[in-house]
Amino acid sequence: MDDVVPIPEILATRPVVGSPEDGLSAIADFASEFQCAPACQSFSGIRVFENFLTRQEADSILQDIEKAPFTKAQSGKLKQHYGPKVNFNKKKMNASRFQGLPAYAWLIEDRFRKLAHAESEGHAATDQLEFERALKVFETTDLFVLRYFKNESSNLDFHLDDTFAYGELILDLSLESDSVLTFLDQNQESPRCIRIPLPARSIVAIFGKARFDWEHAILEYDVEGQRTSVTSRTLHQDLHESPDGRRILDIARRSRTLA
Ligand SMILES: O=C(O)CCC(=O)C(=O)O
Repeated sequence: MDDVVPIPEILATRPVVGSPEDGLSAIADFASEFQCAPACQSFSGIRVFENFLTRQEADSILQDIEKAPFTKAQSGKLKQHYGPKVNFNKKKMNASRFQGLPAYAWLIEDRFRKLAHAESEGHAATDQLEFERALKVFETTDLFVLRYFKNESSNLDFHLDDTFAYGELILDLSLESDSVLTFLDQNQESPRCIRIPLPARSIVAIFGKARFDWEHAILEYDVEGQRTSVTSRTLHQDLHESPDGRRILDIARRSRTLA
């Protein structure tokens, strides 16, 4: 993660979109049925697929997740990580402890690719080409499981995902409970926000402008009960031919053949 961005005043409490308090449309809702935020046409780079998994599939992934140990993460969360360790400041990766990805990583990737291809038939979104380009080079090499608890006030600070280690497309699966992924652009005179609904068992793909120009966060008031997210990332293309990169791809691919 790059530098943490403070929460702006307009998001201090859960916003009611469309109300006068939302600061003259500074906050817009994402409409998953149109894959855009109608009130903010300049925002792009998001695909949301609701009901991405059946209840049974989600339960089965959760059971697999339970079999591995969690460690404490920042802001009241727990985490599991599969992938090379990345030193974001030194731009260095260390794959010495990477033993491959869990089988459900491939279920997520393969299902996503299938759905995205089916959905792309006749898709007129302006960011469609960008999406297809990013998806073409996506291959899971890194997986983060985060667990949030309402009673721990768990949250995830505004951030941009690292652009040295990871490629463009990021997939983020929501399990157990509904949430909202909030995007923030502070490069304008006044901040603008987009609220992406993430129902349980949905997946969101982040690419293009949403990936590179807008920070995103899970705000404390958007966590209900217990929520687990599974974030899949891909090694940056520029690293594929480096010795570390080859090793990481090799370990990830080998774990796919064993899944
Ligand atoms: O927990 C989530 O759904 C968001 C995860 C995320 O944004 C990240 O790991 O960068």
